[in-house]
Amino acid sequence: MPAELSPIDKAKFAAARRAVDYVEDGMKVGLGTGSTAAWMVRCLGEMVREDGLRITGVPTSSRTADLARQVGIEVIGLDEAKWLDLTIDGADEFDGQLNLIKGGGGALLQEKIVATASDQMIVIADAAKEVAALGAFPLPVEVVPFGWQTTRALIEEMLISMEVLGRQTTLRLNGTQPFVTDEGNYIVDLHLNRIANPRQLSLVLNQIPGVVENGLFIDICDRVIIGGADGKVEI
Ligand code: ABF
Repeated sequence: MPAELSPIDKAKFAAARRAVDYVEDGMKVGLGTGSTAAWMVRCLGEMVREDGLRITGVPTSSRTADLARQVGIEVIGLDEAKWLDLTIDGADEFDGQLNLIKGGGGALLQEKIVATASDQMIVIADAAKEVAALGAFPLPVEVVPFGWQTTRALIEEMLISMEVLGRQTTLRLNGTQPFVTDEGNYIVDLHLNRIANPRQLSLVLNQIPGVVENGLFIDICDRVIIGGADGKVEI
């Protein structure tokens, strides 16, 4: 473990370090985004450089692509890879059914496409990400810029009709400008407090014209590796 890490980084590193044990020679691996996933990319890079591990990585964001190349991982696109053996990624929240909220880093669309195209998805997280019910973390919804205010109004109407408790929505900003995803879209964050039925909400959100994808990952994650600040992990 690198020296001088904060307790939270120790936990993230521990989860990442354990997750790379699932990576085998010759695998095509989806590389997640975020600070926990970045530890995993660095660990894999070390295995490539020092142990001769041969893998190809499919990154879920331009940030991860840059990091993967820097640490020596061969990077290919999903269309070239077609299907992946394993994706390892972080999350913003996970529940007991392994449902997730993702997208706090703004990369939910590529993350969902890549994870869905994988035989297995492993989530790496610190214990603070575990919740009884999803929703305290704002749910990111990626929307096309054209007519985004109309799309947002439709989302708000839907939340009212579904009697969802928290209904505040905010456009994600980068300084004073809208945050723009790798696909050129905007993100509307939904402040819901508690999501009673994540599966239903995910389906309904994706029916709204202008919505590209939402940050609920249902039936996608196979395993969560929870890292502790003492370096121990729980799976
Ligand atoms: C990605 O990074 C996202 O889906 C999630 O929003 C975020 C988690 O970041 P971190 O690992 O920095 O907490 O996995």
